[in-house]
Amino acid sequence: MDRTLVICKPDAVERGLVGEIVSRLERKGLQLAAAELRLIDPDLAAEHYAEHAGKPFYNELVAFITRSPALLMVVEGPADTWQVVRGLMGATNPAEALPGTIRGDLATTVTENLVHGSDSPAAAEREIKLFFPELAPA
Ligand code: 3AN
Repeated sequence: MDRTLVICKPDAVERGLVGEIVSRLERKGLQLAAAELRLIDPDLAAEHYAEHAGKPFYNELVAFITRSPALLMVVEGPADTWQVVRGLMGATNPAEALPGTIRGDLATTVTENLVHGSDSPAAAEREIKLFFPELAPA
């Protein structure tokens, strides 16, 4: 099985949309391999978003992702799971995300855009290690 990391961000938990999001992943045919509701601390957020350090939206992004608990998940499917999840999520900017996608249907702002999904096989491996260091490689 092929695995990726998915986060239901604090806005998803606060708005009560975790069930909706997990349901969409499951209806597609993906399965949960691990899940934990956890407050992401600033150090972990900084590691996760290292590629965005120094960008104008960076401080807002870290403040947002650390403000209340997020649902961290390892999601698995037969192949290209990161890509399947990204398709379900829709574009980063909810204004561009197509109807039928999670962001297209449920989000309006680029910071509070409900979900994160790894954006490559290498990112999936790195992020699963970062958030679930206890999991052996799939
Ligand atoms: P995605 O979440 O679709 O993988 P990334 O990795 O490019 O998108 O960005 C990570 C997060 O950073 C986004 N989910 C969004 O919350 C925030 N972000 C990205 N670009 C911008 C931007 N131009 N303005 C504000 N926030 C942004």
